[in-house]
Amino acid sequence: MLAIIIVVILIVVGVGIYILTRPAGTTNNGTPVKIFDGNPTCSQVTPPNCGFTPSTLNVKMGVNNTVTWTNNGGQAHTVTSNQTANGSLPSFNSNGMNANAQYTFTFSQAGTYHYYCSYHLWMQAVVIVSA
Ligand SMILES: [Cu+2]
Repeated sequence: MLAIIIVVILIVVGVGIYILTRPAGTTNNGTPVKIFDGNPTCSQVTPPNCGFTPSTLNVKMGVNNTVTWTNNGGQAHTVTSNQTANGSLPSFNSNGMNANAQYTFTFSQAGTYHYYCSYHLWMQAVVIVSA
């Protein structure tokens, strides 16, 4: 009986230590957009072998208006708003994202947000934020 109690205590302590010491989660929980490329290439072929998936994302204010981009490619990319197209809508810019890096942005205003990769200008996509 004592052995069983000791084993149970060891299990509880072990699980507790695991929970307290495990690495913090690296996954952000925004609406996901994947960045892909032809690792190692990102060529302006037709269609481009690099870009954003989905290329058009529809989200709703107060529901899923936080978006997390994940670089699933092998090259560095950026998520950069196209203010020429977006006018006075809020701007955003991830700056360089290496492979597996994530960038999260919360849209605070409804609108159609065009964005691109500043390293590969043919990588273009849109987030449509509805009120
Ligand atoms: Cu890029």
